[in-house]
Amino acid sequence: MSDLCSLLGIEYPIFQGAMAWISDARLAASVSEAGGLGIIAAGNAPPEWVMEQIDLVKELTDKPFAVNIMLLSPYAKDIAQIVIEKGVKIVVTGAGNPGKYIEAWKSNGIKVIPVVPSVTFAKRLEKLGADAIIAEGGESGGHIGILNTMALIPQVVDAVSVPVIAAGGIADARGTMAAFMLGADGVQLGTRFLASTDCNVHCNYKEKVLKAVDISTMVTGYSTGHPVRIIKNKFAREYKRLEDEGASIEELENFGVGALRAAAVLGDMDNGSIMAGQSAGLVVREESSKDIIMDIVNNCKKVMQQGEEKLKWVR
Ligand code: TUI
Repeated sequence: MSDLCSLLGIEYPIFQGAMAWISDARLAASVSEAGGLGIIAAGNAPPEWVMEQIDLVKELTDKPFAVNIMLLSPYAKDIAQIVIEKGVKIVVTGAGNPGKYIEAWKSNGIKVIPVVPSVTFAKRLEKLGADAIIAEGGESGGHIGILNTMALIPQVVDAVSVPVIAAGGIADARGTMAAFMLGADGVQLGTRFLASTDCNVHCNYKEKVLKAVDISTMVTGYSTGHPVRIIKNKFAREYKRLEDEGASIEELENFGVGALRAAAVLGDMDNGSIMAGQSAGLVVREESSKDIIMDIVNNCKKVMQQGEEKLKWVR
C-alpha cells in the first residue's frame, strides 16, 4: 500500500474528481467500491441534498469516500459543519481557501485534501494542516487555475512534504504513470468518470463527452477571475462574445446562472454549460467505474515497460 492509500484506507491511489451537479452518492460509491476514492460534489447544492447523499453513500458502500466542498457556494459554511456532524472522514475542497475550516475538521479527525492551482497555495495549506494536496492543472474541466499539469505537479511536489495527487488531463494509465514520474502519489480523474455507467449525468452530456475530440473544449471567464473549461457550444460562444464585448462580471455571472444544471440535469446542449477537461478526447466509451479503475491499474506496468523501452539511449 502506498502512503496515500494507507492514509485514506483505499486500495488504489485513484480519486474520482468532484463534478458539481454530477458526482452524487451513486457515482462516488461505485468508485469507492472499486477501490478508488469516490467523492460527492457538494457544488452549489443546499445542505439537505448533501446530507441525503452522505446517508446514501454510506448505505451503498462501507469503503472510504470523501465530500468535496466548493468554497464559492453560498452554503459552504453550512456544509463545512455538516461533514463534521455526519462523521465524514475525508474532505476535499475546491475553488477557494479552506483555511478557516481546517482546525475544526482536523480536531474532528477529518483528513483534509484541498485542490490547489499553484505552489504558493499548496505551501500555505500544508502549513495550515492539509493531509494531502490535489494539484490541478488547467487541462481540467470546470473552474481552473493558470498552470498546466506538466509544470504544476513537479513544482508542488518539490514544495510540500505531504502526498500530492495530480489532476488535469489524466484519463488513463499513461497519464497516471506520467503523473507518478512527475512525483505525484496519486491521480484524480473527472472527465472519464463522467462517462461511467454509474454516473447519473444526463445522457446528452455523456454523449457530448464521448464525441469530443482534442480541441473540443475552450476556457471562458478569464475576465471574471473564474476561468472555466467547457465543451464548445452555443452557450460557450455566446459567453465568449459577451466577454469580448466587455460585459461586466455581473452580466456574465447572470448569463451563467443555472447553465451547469441545464446541461447536467436537463440535457440542454445549446444553452447549458458542459464542463469537461481536455482529456474528453481520450474518453471513447461508456463503462463502469470498476472497469475504468481496473483499466488504469492493469495497464500501469505495461506503460512502464513501454517507457523503459524508450530509454535505450540512456547508458
Ligand atoms: O473547483 C474546481 N473546479 C470546479 S468548481 C465548479 S462549480 C462552479 N460553477 C460555476 C462557477 C465556478 C465554479 C466547477 N469546477 N477545481 C478546484 C480548483 N480550485 N481549481 C482552482 C481552484 C482554486 C482557485 C483559487 C483554489 C484556490 C484558489 O485560491 C483563491 C484564494 O482564495 O486565494
